[in-house]
Amino acid sequence: MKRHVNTAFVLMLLSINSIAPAFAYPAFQRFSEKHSGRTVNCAMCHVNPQGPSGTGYGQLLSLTADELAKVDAARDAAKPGVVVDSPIMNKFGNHIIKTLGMETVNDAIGAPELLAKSLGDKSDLDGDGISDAQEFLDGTDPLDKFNGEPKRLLLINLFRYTFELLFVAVAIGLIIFGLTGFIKSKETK
Ligand SMILES: [Ca+2]
Repeated sequence: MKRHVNTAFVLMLLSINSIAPAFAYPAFQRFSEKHSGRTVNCAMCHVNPQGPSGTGYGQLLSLTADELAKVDAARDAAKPGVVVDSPIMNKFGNHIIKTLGMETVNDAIGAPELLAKSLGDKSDLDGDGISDAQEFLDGTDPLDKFNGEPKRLLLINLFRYTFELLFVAVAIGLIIFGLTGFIKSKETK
């Protein structure tokens, strides 16, 4: 399969679909940045941090015809529940489309806070204890378990590792107790 397709071919594919091409959703990026106060790039949902337009990895002009067909299939997934594998979207981006469907995604463009509300709090793709929707609101990476709002991560990990922390605290207490007794026994000799 020819890896690169020329611009005319891409434009032809786009023109075939009567729906206006909508591959990038900067409204969500802007909302996440404004809500969180953090810098958020396109990599939250896209493969390429610069977004889907261009000739780089995960960008439209680098895709094969088969990959472009997957992009179109994802864009046409109007209702929730359709498993999509758009090569310009990362795992979170494809998860959003599968969970909400493109109708809801498009509806949320004018009210981006609805994206988080619609996603709910059940999915946590990176397993760090912070839901994908909350990470969208916090402007953190929902696919990186080491990237999250610091206070949330601290509280979650304190709760998650309570037993281990107690064990360490008891062990340290016993060591201090033992050392104190040892020093006292030396002093009384
Ligand atoms: Ca998470």
